[in-house]
Formats: sequence, C-alpha cells, structure tokens
Amino acid sequence: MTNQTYSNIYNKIIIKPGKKISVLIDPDKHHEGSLLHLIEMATRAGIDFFMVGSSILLKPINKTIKKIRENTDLPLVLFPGNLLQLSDHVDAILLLSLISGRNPELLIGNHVIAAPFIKMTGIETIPTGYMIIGTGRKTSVEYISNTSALPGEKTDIAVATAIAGELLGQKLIYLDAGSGALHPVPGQLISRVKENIGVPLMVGGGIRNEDQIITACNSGADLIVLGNILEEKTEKIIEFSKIVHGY
Ligand code: 1GP
Repeated sequence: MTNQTYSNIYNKIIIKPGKKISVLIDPDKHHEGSLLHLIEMATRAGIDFFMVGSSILLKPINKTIKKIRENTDLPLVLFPGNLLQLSDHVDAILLLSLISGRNPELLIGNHVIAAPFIKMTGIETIPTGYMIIGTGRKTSVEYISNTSALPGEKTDIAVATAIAGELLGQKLIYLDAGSGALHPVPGQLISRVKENIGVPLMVGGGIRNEDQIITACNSGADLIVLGNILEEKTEKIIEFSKIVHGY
C-alpha cells in the first residue's frame, strides 16, 4: 500500500451525495489473520472509510492502526473510546461529545486535555454529537461512559438532543445502539431525528443483516456503521456495501 493520507474527509466523503458505509474495527476482537481478512474484504467492497476504536481496550490501538495503514489505502477515522486511544496516524478524528449523557468529562473535560495534541498534529476533527440509544441490554459504552442511554422509544428526547447538538455546532450526529446491541436504533427514532436536523446522520450498533441496513437507510441514515457482524461474517461486507451504495 502507498499509505495514502486523506484530507478533508468531512467535505470529500461525509457530506457528498449518497449513503455511505463504514467498518468499525475493534482491536481486541481480532487476531492478525482476521484483521487482514476484514481489511481486504472491506477494501474490496469499496466501503467509504474504516473507523477504529472501542469503549474499552485490552490491546494497544497503535498496532491495529499500523496494520490498517499498511494494508489499505482507504481513509481511517478514529472513534476514540478514551484519551489513551488518541493517535496521529489517522486521517481524521471523530471529536465526540456524548450529548445523550450528562458526564461532563465526555462533554468538555476530555476535549480540554486532548485539544493541544490534536491541534499540534493538524489532524482533521469532525465535531460529532454522539448519542447512545438504549435498545435492550446495557452495552459496554453505556457502562464505561458512566451515562444512561437515551431510551429508544423516547423519540422526542432524541429529536431535542440532536437539534441541540446541531445548534451547538456539531457537524455530524451519531446514533449508536452500542457495539453488539441486541437491537439496532429503531427506524422511527432515526427518521424523526433526520427530519429535524440538517447535518449528516450516522447510525450504528447492533446492525446485523440486510433488513436492518435497509430500515436504517430508508429511515434517513446517511452513514451506516458496522462492527460485530463482520467479525463473524466478514464476506457479508460485499453485499452490505452494495445495498448502501445502491441508494
Ligand atoms: C459501535 O456502532 C458501532 O459503536 C458498531 O456496532 O459492533 O454492533 O456493529 P456493532
């Protein structure tokens, strides 16, 4: 690989017309063989970009970032679970504000600590209003973030929260049921949020099949994030990518 780096992922990828698909790589979920296989299949499927990160990690993230860099030319976006996952070997960082929660560290505290490093590296940041949506059992991100998920049936709270995020300057809203969620974010919640915001809408967590991808896309998701399902059924990314890009 040429180790190409990308600039302006937000303008060149996220807000361009059409729906997009991203593969989230959790470093702890892979051994070298499965990681390389996933990178190869997702690259072949023509996904829009990779994401890397997790709410909790037992392995260092840098080794995985290096492997992704060495084996694909697709852009890599950091989805940092915490400050220890910051890296300057990515193309962009989702600068997450956990607006569904009320933990000040995840609304401003961590950002203050990270800001000088991010500014020094010059890496693109994508200010993201991150909303954890509860759809069943408690997920790792809910526990680790020390916040309560926004209940999946409370569409009015979700709409108000997303509007607040946009008014505060977030350039992307991410509705996440959490990695490995029993159920994805409900279509009705996605569509109500989409109707009420002007920034792109990213949806992930618990999406495991074609029907769930179609529901999310039909409800207004601009960007679909897949993680867990591809750890088990990696080849599925070819079909999933086709569905999303067919819109
Ligand atoms: C988690 O939305 C991502 O933050 C991906 O979730 O692993 O359940 O696909 P899954």
